[in-house]
Amino acid sequence: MVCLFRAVWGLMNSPVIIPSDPKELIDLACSGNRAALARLISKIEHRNQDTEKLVELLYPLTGNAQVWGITGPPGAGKSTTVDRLITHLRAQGKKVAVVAVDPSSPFSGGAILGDRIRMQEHSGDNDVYIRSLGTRGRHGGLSHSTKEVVLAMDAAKFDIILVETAGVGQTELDILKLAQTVMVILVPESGDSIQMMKAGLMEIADLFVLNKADRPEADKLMRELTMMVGLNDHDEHSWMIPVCKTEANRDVGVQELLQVVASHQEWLKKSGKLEEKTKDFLKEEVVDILVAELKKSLDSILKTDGGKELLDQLYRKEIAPYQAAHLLAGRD
Ligand SMILES: Nc1nc2c(ncn2[C@@H]2O[C@H](COP(=O)(O)OP(=O)(O)OP(=O)(O)O)[C@@H](O)[C@H]2O)c(=O)[nH]1
Ligand SMILES: [Mg+2]
Repeated sequence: MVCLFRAVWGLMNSPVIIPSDPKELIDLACSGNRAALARLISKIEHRNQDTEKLVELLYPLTGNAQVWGITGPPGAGKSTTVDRLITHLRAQGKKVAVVAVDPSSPFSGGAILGDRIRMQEHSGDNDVYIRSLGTRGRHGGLSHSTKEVVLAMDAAKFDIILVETAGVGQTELDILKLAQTVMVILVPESGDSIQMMKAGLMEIADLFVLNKADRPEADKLMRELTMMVGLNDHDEHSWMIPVCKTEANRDVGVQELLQVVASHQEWLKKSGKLEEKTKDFLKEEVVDILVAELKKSLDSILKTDGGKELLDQLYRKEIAPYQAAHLLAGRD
């Protein structure tokens, strides 16, 4: 009896062998095996000769998840909001995955470690998967790796994928060129609306969230934001950017925020914008892939004797940069 119990216990706890074959790895990850999903994502993130094959196999399995982007200045309450959103979405029975992207962190440490602690209450939940990405994914671009990680999560049947990044630079904004609905979280202390427009946040926002509404000055920012979004050109077919007020740490306004996201998703589908947006993202991705490949082959041509000679000619001012480029492209 004891032996039988030991054998069953041993079987239950024996680690599943994670296959290295791309197809087997994907099958296991998509069957709900978290260790396989983690391995799959690491492979994508570290980019090796398997990456292309993995993406090729993953791509037909995707297209069911909703991808939401969450951005805003550091400390605005993005992770707190994500944490609350997870709780509400889980109550609706949705499977939720989170990608926290921190381009400034070399080891996905710092703030993301904090996020892990904050989101610990979901750690026992098999239908929540949280992953952070740092500069490790920079080969081929962090935004590119993020897109492919999202593909893996989509294929692994997560209903909602939340992508969190601090909106402080172009890289961070580029990362969000995969999200159907982008929410920009602002706080009273993040400055005036002019500054936000300068940071490019206005162009990418599908909705604004005014978090820390408990703070003084919240009403002032609310007035400014409402006025600013009202200045946008719009007709009855376009999306009017809403401004939601939240206190994420107390879960105030988060349910309402979810309703606004749901109505944006509905509008995207009804208006045909979802297809348009998706095609735009795909176009950009194909161009990115080609540009990266082209750059690689041009770099290697410039290292050959002929390439070096061309650079010498350029240096001696016998030719101009445009001529050199056309010669390289074989146009002259
Ligand atoms: N007063 C107040 N504090 C809040 C609110 N929401 C979040 N906070 C606090 O603000 C701090 C920063 O919150 P985070 O969720 O880590 O912010 P973040 O935008 O993810 O920060 P980074 O990832 O570092 O850019 C935490 O101490 C939260 O508890 C709120 O509505 N009111
Ligand atoms: Mg955060």
